[in-house]
Amino acid sequence: MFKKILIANRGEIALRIQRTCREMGIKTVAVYSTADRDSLHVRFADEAVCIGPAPSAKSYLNMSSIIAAAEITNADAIHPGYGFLSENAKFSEICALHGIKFIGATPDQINAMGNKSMAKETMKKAGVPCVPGSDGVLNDVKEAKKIAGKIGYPVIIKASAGGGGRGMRIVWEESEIQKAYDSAKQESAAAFGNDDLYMEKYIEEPRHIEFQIVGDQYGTVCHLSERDCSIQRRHQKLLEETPSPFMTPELRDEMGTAAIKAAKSVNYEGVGTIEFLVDKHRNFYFMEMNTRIQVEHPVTEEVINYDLIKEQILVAAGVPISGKNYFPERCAIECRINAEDPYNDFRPSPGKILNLHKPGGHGVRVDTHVYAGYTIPPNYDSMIAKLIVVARTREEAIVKMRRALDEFIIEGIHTTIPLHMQLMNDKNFIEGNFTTAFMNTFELK
Ligand code: MV4
Repeated sequence: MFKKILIANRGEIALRIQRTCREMGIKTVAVYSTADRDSLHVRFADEAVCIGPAPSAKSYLNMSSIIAAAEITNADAIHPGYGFLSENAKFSEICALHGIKFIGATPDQINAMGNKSMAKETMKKAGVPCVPGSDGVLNDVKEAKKIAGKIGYPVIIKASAGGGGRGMRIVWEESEIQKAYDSAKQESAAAFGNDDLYMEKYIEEPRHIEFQIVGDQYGTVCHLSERDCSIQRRHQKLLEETPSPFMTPELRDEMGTAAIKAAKSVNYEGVGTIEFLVDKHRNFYFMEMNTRIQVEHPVTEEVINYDLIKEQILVAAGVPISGKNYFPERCAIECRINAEDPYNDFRPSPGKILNLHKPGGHGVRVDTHVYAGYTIPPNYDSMIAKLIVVARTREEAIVKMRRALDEFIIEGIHTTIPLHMQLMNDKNFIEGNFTTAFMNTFELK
């Protein structure tokens, strides 16, 4: 087992990883930027190394500083958390070259899934359901028109190097295709330095349902059921829950089997997520694979009683998994609390937290790095806390979430708490009647 893990991240996830390391008897090394000197992840770690100034490009994305920090502290593994270097193939490779275990995917697995059209071709070959569309990348707009004519409008043009919605264009009729093709090409060239595009039939108002999977070093893969992440705004998830209110036992079996097939096709090792689009007829299609621990992993942990960070560490150390799939026996909901003003177009609201009261009690979990007197720096992601509740039924979970949101007091900055409170009282949300289009028509009162 590892003796010391360097955690190449900040905020709540750095604390979350430290907690598991402590329980496993593993020493921790924190890295921090000058903007994070007063952070809890620095104070609670066994050792801490400053890796650069506030901008992430010079600190949390600075591979040579992080490797140097691992070498001087003698860390035998690096946990990248989510975001930053968590899906960086080069960093995974550099860690290996330095004899440091990267607690995440191999460079090959990251590359195979990072290119979306390549990933899709791999999944098609493996027999995972995919949205009808182009075979690989589009050569020119003439080919795009031909394929669109065959599969029928609306279609969606996507960037191979994309993800998270960038370089995507929906095309409703042939007259729009040239413009969409040209602008998607330009946008992806500028954003990713790669202008490869591919095409799919556009699935209108789908649900976004993802499966948690775990694979070990010996080829065993299991799934830990699904999370419904349909409640999002501009590709930023706001709330996640498990089980999905749209799920049926039959669909879970089918999707879980497909998720395992997807992971096995790339010899996946570690924890990962297979994202699917699900249409109103419950047809499901592979969308993307994430080769990292995700923000929303706690809802899965709460319903199946499983520490996913511990599992990540065990698998990275070569411990085999049982191979048994897990099914939710309770209902969990996570609300992402962001330092943003939901009444002003979600404008970031960094600054000092003057007063803080965190909710607690039965079935309530708060994953956060903030405290009264803490100043939220303007340099990073605006998520400051995750409020997670677990209960026997979805109705009870919603009631508990309302109660917990009501107890949560954060003074000095704006947060998304009022938005979540309104969601918990929304008739369609309560009835489980929502898709990825839900937030388009949501009006904050
Ligand atoms: C789609 C789609 C409909 N049809 N693909 C958005 C992010 C990127 N990873 C893929 N996305 C979508 N792909 C087809 N063929 C709709 C979306 C989409 C979406 C997906 C999941 C969650 C939220 C979304 C919001 C808008 C569009």
